[in-house]
Amino acid sequence: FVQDMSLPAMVAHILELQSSQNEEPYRVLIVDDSLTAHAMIRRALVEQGIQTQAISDPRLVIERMHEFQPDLLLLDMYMPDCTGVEAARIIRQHPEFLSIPIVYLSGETDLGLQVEALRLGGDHFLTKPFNPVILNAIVNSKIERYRTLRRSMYHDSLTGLLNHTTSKSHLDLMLEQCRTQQRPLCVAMLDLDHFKQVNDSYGHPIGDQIIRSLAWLLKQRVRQGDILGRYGGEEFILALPGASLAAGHAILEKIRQDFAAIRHPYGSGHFQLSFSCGIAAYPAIETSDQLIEAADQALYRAKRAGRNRIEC
Ligand code: GH3
Ligand code: MG
Ligand code: MG
Ligand code: MG
Repeated sequence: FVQDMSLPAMVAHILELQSSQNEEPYRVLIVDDSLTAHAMIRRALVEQGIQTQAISDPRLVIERMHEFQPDLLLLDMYMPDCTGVEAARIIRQHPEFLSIPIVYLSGETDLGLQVEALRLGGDHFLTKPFNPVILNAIVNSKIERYRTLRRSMYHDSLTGLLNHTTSKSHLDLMLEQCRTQQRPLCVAMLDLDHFKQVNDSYGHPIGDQIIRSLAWLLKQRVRQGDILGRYGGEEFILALPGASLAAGHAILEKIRQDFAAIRHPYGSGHFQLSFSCGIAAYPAIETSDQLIEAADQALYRAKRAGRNRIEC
């Protein structure tokens, strides 16, 4: 679905995913033709630390959603040019907004019309004048669940890194961005060495801990805007925009040395472990599939050459 987004929206989306570890303030978009309503709703939400933006023209809703990346919409029913129900239907036609919570906040008290509005894409119906405590309770609980859902859709549960599918789709987007900006992009594939032996010798739970510790180390070393994903069981992908092959090599080489030096405690002693890495870079390599393929082949060469090394 990320494919359907505009470039700035995709970048905002990526930044949001990357930073979802440190919880950002909740964002609510208010769509209402009444400026008085804007002010009242904002006052109620801002007190709870929620960020808000408000628009009066529902025809601008998609554009504003791409810019602001809200976690929830508060939608008025009756506005000139376009009703809230029409706006909700348009929003639901965009795959990236299929599950965003839409809460109607309207003076409409007719139950039949409320039910119809919910049937056509809304999640909840509140009537004006609203109770600020109830509004906050609904907004907070819906956003909390929505963010949890998104995190589990895009992230790997063991490590919290991007999952395989999300890593790949983000790499596609990032490459297009680098192409436009004429910046290099270095892609690295990492694979733990002789990992089967770790499981066999120390047990699967210790194996899991090792995977998490490498994920943690990688997380410390990436910059905002880099892609870091768990590509497979004990395999990771890194994409470093702005990094040439040489720059990427230097970054990965430091990480390789630091990881290989870690003493993993076990019983009264410890064991050490390494990973192998293959890297490839744009513009020498043109497409994201080819970048992954080339990095994979370089990784294979690193394994063949004796492991605990990086090949280009
Ligand atoms: P090589 O150096 O050639 O990569 O050897 P290897 O043993 O790491 O490679 P292989 O692909 O044969 O085995 C990978 C092992 O990783 C197999 C599987 O049991 C283990 N593994 C994959 N995912 C997980 C996981 O989530 N947790 C644990 N504990 N082990 C995993
Ligand atoms: Mg109105
Ligand atoms: Mg493997
Ligand atoms: Mg391995």
